[in-house]
Amino acid sequence: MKKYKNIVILTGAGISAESGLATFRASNGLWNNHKVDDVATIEGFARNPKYVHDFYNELKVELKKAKPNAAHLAITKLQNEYPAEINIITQNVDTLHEKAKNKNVYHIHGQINQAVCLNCGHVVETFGNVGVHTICPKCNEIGRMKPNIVFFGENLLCMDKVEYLLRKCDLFLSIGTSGVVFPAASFVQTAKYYGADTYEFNLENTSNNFFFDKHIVGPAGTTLPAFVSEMLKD
Ligand code: BV8
Repeated sequence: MKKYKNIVILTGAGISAESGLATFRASNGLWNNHKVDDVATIEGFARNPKYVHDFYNELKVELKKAKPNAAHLAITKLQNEYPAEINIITQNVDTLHEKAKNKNVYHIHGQINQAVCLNCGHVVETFGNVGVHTICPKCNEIGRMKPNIVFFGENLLCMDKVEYLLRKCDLFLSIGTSGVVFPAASFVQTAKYYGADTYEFNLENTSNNFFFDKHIVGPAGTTLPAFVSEMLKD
């Protein structure tokens, strides 16, 4: 295999599937049995903040218990043993990359264990409940805290860093994402435009098919460890 210097790994819900977490689209547009419009849009939050807080407070309990799987651990091995800069751009709000001791993780859709104050922008790290009466520890406003989750219709986080990484990378791995949510679904095009080799790891070919040089089909918990062994062999 070629030697790479700057690797970008984009992950989606599929990398967490073998940790027992539901993927986003497998369940006909529902997100953990709730309508996407109600719990993953900025309009839904404005309409009924308590309902959205309850949803994410419940999801926190499930995500807090989840354990990283072989795919996350393969990334740790690659970061520890392969001589390159390796950055992870994740669409996932779970903390499985961190639990697997992955480094350089950028949560572009936010994180389940964070809340952000809509008054002053302060971000609180908490797996505890957040609600319409939560006080911001920085500006003391009551009821202005929102789950630090990027809803549909909201801009992504860490995009300056993401743009820089996509232009610089010479290998782009997409793992467990259906490639239907933008702008994350367009990252492979940017990477390809700037000359990266592009691999897709998924159970099936996705709508982004055309932009990938290689498709490695199968569960990431199996395909990624095998791929990492190949990369470390030379
Ligand atoms: C934005 C937070 C600028 C919640 C998420 C009209 C109006 C407004 C916006 C738009 C519009 N039209 C398009 C847009 C843009 C919109 C968008 O893309 N909509 C789509 C639905 C068409 N995007 C946005 O709004 C983004 N912001 O564009 O800002 C802007 C601002 C204002 C107005 C216009 C533009 C914000 C996007 C972020 C939304 N928040 N999540 C939460 O996570 O709880 S998105 C949600 O989808 C999750 O974050 C999830 O991670 C993400 C992507 O899904 P996937 O990770 O790919 O998961 P999925 O289930 O789809 O696929 C899993 C894959 O894994 C499958 O392919 C499966 O085969 C595979 N798999 C399963 N098991 C395994 C596996 N693979 C390997 N191994 C396995 N074992």
